[in-house]
Amino acid sequence: MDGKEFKVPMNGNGSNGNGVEVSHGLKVLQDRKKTTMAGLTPKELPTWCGGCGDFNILFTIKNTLVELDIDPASTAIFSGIGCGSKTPHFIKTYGFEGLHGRSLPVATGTLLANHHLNVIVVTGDGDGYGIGGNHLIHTMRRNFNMTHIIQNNEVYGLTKGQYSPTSPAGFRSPSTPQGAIDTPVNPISLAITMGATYVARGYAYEVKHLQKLLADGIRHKGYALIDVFQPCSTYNKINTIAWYKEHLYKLEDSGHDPADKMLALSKAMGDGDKLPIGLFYRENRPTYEDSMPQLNGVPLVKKDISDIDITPMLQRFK
Ligand SMILES: Cc1ncc(C[n+]2csc(CCOP(=O)(O)OP(=O)(O)O)c2C)c(N)n1
Ligand code: SF4
Ligand SMILES: [Mg+2]
Repeated sequence: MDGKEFKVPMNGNGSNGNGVEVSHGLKVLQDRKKTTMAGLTPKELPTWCGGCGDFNILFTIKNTLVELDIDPASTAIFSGIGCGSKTPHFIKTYGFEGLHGRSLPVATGTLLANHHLNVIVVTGDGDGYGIGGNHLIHTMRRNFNMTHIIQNNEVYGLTKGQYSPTSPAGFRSPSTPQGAIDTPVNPISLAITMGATYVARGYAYEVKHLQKLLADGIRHKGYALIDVFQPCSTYNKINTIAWYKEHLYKLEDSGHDPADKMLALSKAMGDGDKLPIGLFYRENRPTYEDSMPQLNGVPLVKKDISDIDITPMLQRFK
């Protein structure tokens, strides 16, 4: 397990309050079956287009949960609206498909109510970097203990192919018939400068590589962004599988040091027409929850509130 921590923290007596023992931050199996691919897979099947990268991302998320033996009953997956945001329907954990761009506030509220959950957020690039961009930067700087996977197909898939915040300049779409004229968001440099403590990028057709990034991101204590290049076979005819084959390289093959923030930033800016995938940056910093004494121990949702009387407070609003 590389000595890294799962997101589920320990309390004083070594139990996470869900009947699952934890030791040094690692979950230990107790009173439940091992997590399996079959156990995570519902009977509903995705209706994505053939060749859509979302299939591989879904498969890799499930494989990662199996690899880490993460308890589905202690896991909640949040999404917004988009093709890829249907992902929680296809994994048998707790799930919540929210409004477009609003998955992070819902995930944050749930995390604060029960900080012993594994919180995973899965959104599209439009959802995460566009309409949800404001939530994104504040989630990053606060360093909540969650894993955020962004299916970056550089287009709005669900609404039939409009350009997105990560579409390249010149991208022709129904909303940019003359070609996009604005500068795209650079998710990696944004995350590094906004205080994300684990910043990585994977590719939907490099599943082993992606699985390592997801596993390390889930084990990382703090906010982890994993941007995933995801071919949209229907609406993005530029960033195709053949295009990625020509343009991607792995950071680890170039001797990158993820502890070096300035180097990570320079890698994030790209290398001519080559784009790196891999772990750009990682640091250890206290999470938002670490700084809340109320969350030290039993999650809020399990606290005994039977002797709390809110009548006096309610009187003030009469
Ligand atoms: C507030 C709001 N604005 C716009 C929409 C319409 N809408 C739904 S999904 C979407 C874009 C989805 O793109 P992305 O997040 O990149 O996901 P993808 O479909 O590409 O996976 C838009 C604009 C909406 N549902 N709600
Ligand atoms: S429109 Fe694109 S993103 Fe949506 S399901 Fe089809 S290939 Fe996937
Ligand atoms: Mg998209």
